[in-house]
Amino acid sequence: MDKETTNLQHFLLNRQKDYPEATGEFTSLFQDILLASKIISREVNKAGLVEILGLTGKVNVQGEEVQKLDEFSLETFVKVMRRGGSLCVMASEETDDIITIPDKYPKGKYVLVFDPLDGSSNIDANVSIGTIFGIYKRVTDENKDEKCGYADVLQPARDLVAAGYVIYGSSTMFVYSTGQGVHGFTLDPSVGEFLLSHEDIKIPKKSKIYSVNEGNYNKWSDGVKRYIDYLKAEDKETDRPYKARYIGSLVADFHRNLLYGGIFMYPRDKKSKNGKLRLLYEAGPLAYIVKQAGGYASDGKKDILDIVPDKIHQRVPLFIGSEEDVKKLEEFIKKNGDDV
Ligand code: P6P
Repeated sequence: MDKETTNLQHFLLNRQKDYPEATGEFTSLFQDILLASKIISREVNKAGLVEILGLTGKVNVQGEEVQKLDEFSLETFVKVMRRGGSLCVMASEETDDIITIPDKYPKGKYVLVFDPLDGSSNIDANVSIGTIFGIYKRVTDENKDEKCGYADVLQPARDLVAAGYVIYGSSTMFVYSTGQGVHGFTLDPSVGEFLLSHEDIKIPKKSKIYSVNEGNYNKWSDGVKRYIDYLKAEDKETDRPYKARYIGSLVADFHRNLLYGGIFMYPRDKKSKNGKLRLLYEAGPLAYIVKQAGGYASDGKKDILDIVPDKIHQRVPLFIGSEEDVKKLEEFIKKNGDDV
C-alpha cells in the first residue's frame, strides 16, 4: 500500500476482509489507543523542557517509584479509553486492581490490558520508552447478567484478538497485530497521523544479537549461564559470538530485535523467582506479536501464549525473539536444569 498516505484507519478498512475483528467498534478502539499514544508522545517529547520529568514521590503496586510521566500516561489512557464504549474492563501495570468502566459510560465487548509507560526509569536519560497493550474479547456473558471482571482479564495471551506497542524514540512508532501479520506505523507530527512505514514485519528465524542484563549472571540457573557462555564462544560455523545489545527498556530492546533478529532474556534468578517482567501486559502481548512475526516466546520451558494468568501482576521469566535462538535456550535449560 502507498506508505505516505496510508494511516491505520485506511489500513484496517482496506484489509477489512482479513480482519474478522475490524468491526467499527474495534477500529474505534484502535483510534482511541492512537489518540492516547499521540498525547503521551507529545509529553514524552517535551519532557526535557517542562516540569514533567522526575519522580512523584509515590510507589506503585510493583514497589517501583512512580515517575510523573508514568502517572500522566496512566491517566491519559484511562480517560481516553473508558469513554469509547468498546471496553468492559481494563487492567494496568500501574493500578493495584482491575479498572472498571464507570456507569456513566457505555460498555463494550473488549478488554484492555496495558503497561502505559514501560521503561520509565530511563525517561530522564532520554532513552526510548514504550507503551504495551493487549486486547481480549470478554468471556463473561452480559445476557446472563455476568459481571465483567477478573475472568475477562485473566486470559492466556493465545486468546488475544490484538496486541501492540508504541515506542517513543527518535520517532514515535505504533506496531500492532490483529492476527494477520505485524504492521508498523510512524507518527508524522506535522499532520498528527501514524502513517504506514513497516508492512508485514517478519523477525529473522536465527539472529546474532542477545539482550540480557549480565549483571545478574551469578544469580541465574546453570542452563541460562551455559547458554550465555555458548553465545559468547567463538564458532564460525554457527556464526558465534553473538553481539550483546541491551538498552534496559523492554519495548526498545524488543523492537530492535523484531526488526534485526535477536533474543531478549529476563530469566528468573535467586532473587526474583519468577523473573521481573509481567505476564499479562508485557510478556503476553509481546509474545502474541512475535508469534505473528514468525518468532517465539518462552518462559524457558513452555510457550508464553499458553500460560493462564492467575493474578494480574503475575511475573514470568521471558525469553523472546528469533525462534531458533529461543528454542536453543530451551534445549540448554532442559539439558542443564533451571532450578535456581
Ligand atoms: P533491569 C524497565 O524498568 C523494565 O521493566 C523493562 O523495560 C526492562 O527490560 C527491564 O525492566 C530492565 O530491568 O533489571 O535490567 O534494569
